[in-house]
Parts: sequence; structure tokens; C-alpha cells
Amino acid sequence: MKKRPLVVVTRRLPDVIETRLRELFDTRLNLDDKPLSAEELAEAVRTADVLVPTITDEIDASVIGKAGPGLKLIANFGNGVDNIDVPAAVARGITVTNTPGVLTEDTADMTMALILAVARRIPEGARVIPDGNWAGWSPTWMLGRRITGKRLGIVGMGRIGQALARRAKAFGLSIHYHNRRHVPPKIEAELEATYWESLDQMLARMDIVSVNCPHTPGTYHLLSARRLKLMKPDAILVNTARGEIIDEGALTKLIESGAIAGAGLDVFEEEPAVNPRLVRLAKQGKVVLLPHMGSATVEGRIAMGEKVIVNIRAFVDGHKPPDRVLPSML
Ligand code: 8YV
Repeated sequence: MKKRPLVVVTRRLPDVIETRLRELFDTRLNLDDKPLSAEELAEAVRTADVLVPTITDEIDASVIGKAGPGLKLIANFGNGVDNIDVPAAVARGITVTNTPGVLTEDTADMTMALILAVARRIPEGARVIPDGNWAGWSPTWMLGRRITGKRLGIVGMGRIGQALARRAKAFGLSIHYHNRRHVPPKIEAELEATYWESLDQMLARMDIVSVNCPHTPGTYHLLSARRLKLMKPDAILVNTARGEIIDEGALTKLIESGAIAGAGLDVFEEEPAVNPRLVRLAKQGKVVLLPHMGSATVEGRIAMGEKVIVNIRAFVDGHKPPDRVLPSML
């Protein structure tokens, strides 16, 4: 690869990152910050040496098929790579990288915040005074549910799942998890975490369930209608991973019918479109909906940009980029 490859970035990144990219490489930045159209994305892969996409770019096999001969690296600005057909890219000789590790704590914070927001009705309560509806205190008004002493079931015990477990333990929750494999014994002991080989059995016993696994072909609708029905009627579900992991239509129906008490969702199946029935449930205070902001901190976005740059530089210098994603990892 040439020393100053053309790096095409599909969305605005923090100023310091854009400045550094300009210093190091030839760049084409999207100063509009609008998601690229299909034609613009095709043009980007046709002309770029390095593409820096985000979650709003669907780089499927047909987009990869339009790649020009120069495109050798897709350095995703994001941890999840479900926006990219990694096997198709790799088959075409294109390396894919992501930004793991730097958004772990922020996403775990937001997951904990969602648990508290749903259980303690924070968004509902926060509207009362600005809306002029506070007539005074009453012993039986705005009662939420205590989280201390409850059971938290984490679906996917990777970095974010473990960071959530540390926080939740400090809040007095007992930690349970389902994962492809056990976490190392030292971590399991530190978290006093109980491993559930059967997701079904875990779901049936938890007070709070948090989805923290990646979206892969194997986790699409992992929380299917059948599995969601196993949850306790007073349980709540939170998702800061990917909308596609939960059958959102089934979840909506179960909350509407009272079969699941509530949910906190930061991600949706058809972002940015959100099912109007979920929006209605949010207005009724049964669900808390956030616009995919789990990792949205200034520090986190800069760290993600720095990771992108480290990966591009390693690749340009002929080294293996540190955050290479292989099809076997999915
Ligand atoms: C990012 C995310 O905002 O990194 C991820 O996987 O889901 C997000 O938190 C997004 O990916 C940026 O492209």
C-alpha cells in the first residue's frame, strides 16, 4: 500500500481525529455528516484505498463487489462489525479492523443507567416537574422496583458484559451469565458470577436481563418470541448491543400484554426507525428508549478514532493491524 493512501471517511469524526487523518493521509471526509447514499457508498469503495465506515454504512457483499482495486483496508469506526460482510471482504483480499476495548466502560455505564432508569422510572419522574405536574409528595406515588438483591442475567460475557457485571455487583445485584464459554475462573470468582449453559433456564429465573453479545448470524433473534416468553412477568430487559438480537415485535407485544414488565433499549432492529408501538409504551413509562448512545462520549469517540488511525498506520507500514477481524471470530 502507498505511504499516503486515500482514506475515505463516511461520517464526521471528532475534530482532532479528522485533523490527524489529514496530516497522515490523503483524505476524503464527509463534512455533511449525512449517511452516504447507495451511490455514494459505491463510489467510496470504488475509489478508496482505505475506507472508514460507521454503523450507518451497510457494507454487504454487493457493496464489496463494487470495490476498486485500491481498496485494501476497511477500518471500521466501531466495535461491532455487523455492518460489514467480513467473509466477503476477506475473500476479496480486503482486511477489516474494528475498535474494541475503548468503548467498554461507557457502554457498561449506559447499560447500568438504563437498568436504573427502567427500574426506578427516572425518565417518567424527570418529566413531572418540567411538565408542571408535581402536586406534592405521596407515599405511594412513583414507586419503582428495588434493584439491590435482584438477579441480573447477562447474555454475552465479553468485555462489556464483564464491565457491567462489576458495576452491577457494586449495586448489590447477583451476577448470572450465559456465554459460549465460561469466563476465566479468576474473573468468575471476582464477580461471584454463576454460569448458565442454558439460556432458556437463565431467562426464566432473572429479574433483569441485559443483552451484551455481538450481532452475528448466530445471535440474530437470539431472544426469540419463545425465549422472551420464558421471562418472569416482573422482569425487565435492557439492550445496548444490537437491536437484531431481540425479536423486537415479540418484545413489544409481551410488554403490551404485561408478560414482561419493561425494557430499556438503546438499539433497534431498523434504526433510526422505531416501532410506533414501542414509542407508545415509552410514553406510558413502560420502556425507556435511547437513540443508540451507549458509547457516545467525547473521550470514547476520540479513542475510537485513535484506534482507527493505529490500525491504518500499521497496515500502511506493512504490519498486521492490531484489531484485525477475521471471519472465524464472528
Ligand atoms: C458506535 C457501536 O456508536 O461500536 C459499536 O459497535 O455500537 C456504537 O457504540 C458505532 O458503532 C459507531 O459506528
